[in-house]
Order: sequence, then structure tokens, then C-alpha cells
Amino acid sequence: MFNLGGLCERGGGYMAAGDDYLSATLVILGAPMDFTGSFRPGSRSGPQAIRLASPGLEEYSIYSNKDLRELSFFDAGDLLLPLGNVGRSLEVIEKTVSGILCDNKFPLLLGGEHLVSLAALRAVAAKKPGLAVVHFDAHADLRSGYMGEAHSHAAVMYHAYNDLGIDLYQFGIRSASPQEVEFANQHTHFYPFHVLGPLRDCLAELRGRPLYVSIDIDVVDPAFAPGTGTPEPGGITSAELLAAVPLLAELDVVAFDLVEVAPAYDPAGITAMLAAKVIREVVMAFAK
Ligand SMILES: [Mn+2]
Repeated sequence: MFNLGGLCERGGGYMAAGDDYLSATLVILGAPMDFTGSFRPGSRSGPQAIRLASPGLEEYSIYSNKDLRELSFFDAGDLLLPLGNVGRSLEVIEKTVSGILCDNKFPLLLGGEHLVSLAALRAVAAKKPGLAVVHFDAHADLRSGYMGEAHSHAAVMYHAYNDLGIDLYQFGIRSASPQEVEFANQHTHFYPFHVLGPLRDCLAELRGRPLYVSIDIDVVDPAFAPGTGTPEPGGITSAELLAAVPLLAELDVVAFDLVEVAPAYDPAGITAMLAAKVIREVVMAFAK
């Protein structure tokens, strides 16, 4: 068994999370890193805000007809990351996600900035040949780097494709450079602006292969999710994002993340509340 002891700081966990790592089928893990955000910082506080919002929800879901209290999942808390050291922080995240996977548990990562996904993807891609990513985001994240830095939250999906050879399915994108659009048209399954319709159309080809799902909360319109570092008007509704989860539940998803919640810009707490609700549905879809 992987030893999480000393790697994480555990506060109040996500509601109804169990105390036992050994018996858990799904592990929530916070990655409180916001070192490369290109606009407004603050996503390092996202995981804790999501946990704190969770008791405002029911443990039972009328969407899935499941109850968190009947599922075996564990909240490992937030990783202790070396502040400001991007490379070492990514190593800590990769090693921990890898350990969780080795124990045959489902990693559910809470960001943090989107770059944390690259670390998790390194761990998952090493264990799951043929991995594809289902990526929900306002931004294409297909830059090779940002201001000369390859390690940037704006470059995460480029490196997933280029360095790790992962097949990319991108939904809801509504912000990109001309070069990113060209790259997407050549190399990724690129579905701008919309989520539910194209996701439904892709289900047949996604079925039966290992998938990593990455949700950048800014895929949702800032009217519903203002608490994020790079808000982009013109997005989907919170209801549409919630409706995507049961579609994903039919697929062979092996790991999941939700990133870029930044509580400092979330005065009414609605972004954290939406994230907490999406996480509840994700736990219900993939924990046993
Ligand atoms: Mn984004």
C-alpha cells in the first residue's frame, strides 16, 4: 500500500468521506498549487473551499439516486508542496497519484491550477496505455509554453499530447491563439463552445478505452462560476456541466480532476458550491 503519511495535510474532509484509505475505492487529493497562473492567482485555496462548501449539499443525490454514505471513499487532504518550486511540486503530485493508482484506487484530484493535471497525467499515462483525455475548459491550453516557460497552466494539454502521446478530446473551448486553433484542428478532437452535444456524439468512440477527465471550472460561464483565475464569458451553464457527469459514468474513466477554483473571486461561494456538487456526482459515478 502507498503511504500517504507525511505527504498531506488533512483538515476537514469532503462531506461523508470515510477515515480508511485501505478500504476506499476512490481517493480525493488536493493539489494546492497556483504558481504559473497567467492572470489572477489564488487557486491554491480551491480544494479547501470545495470541501467547506460540501456540507451545504445533501449526501443523497436525486440525479444519480445514490448516497455518499453508502460509498467507500477517502479524502487524503492537501498535498504539502514546496511553494514556488514547480518541478518538485509536479513530482510530488505525480508520485502520489501513481501510488493511489497502484493501490487500485480511483484518484480524484482537486486543483489548484491546471498544470497539476500534467503531473497526474504523467502518472496515469505510465500505467494506462492508450489513454485519452476528456478536457472541459474555456481555454485550449495548447501553447507550448507561456513567456518561455514550458511549465504553465496555459500549456498543460499541449504537453499531454506532445510529451505523453495522449489523445485529446476538448469540449467547450472558447479562447485560444490562432496557433492553438491550428494545432487543435490538426491534432486534437476539438469541439469549441459546446459540451453536451459533442460529448454525446463522441461516446461511442470513447467507450472501452482508458480515460482521464479534466474539468477546468472556467468551462462554465462566469455568471455561474466567477471564482476562477481566468474567467471567460460565453460559457456553459452549471446545469450543463452537471448533466455531463452521468454520460462520463458510462465510460472507462480511470482518473479525474477538477481545477482552477479560486475562492478569492467567489464572493457568494457559488463556484466552490458548484465544484462541490460536481465532485459529489463524480464520487457517485466512480466510487463503489
Ligand atoms: Mn481554463
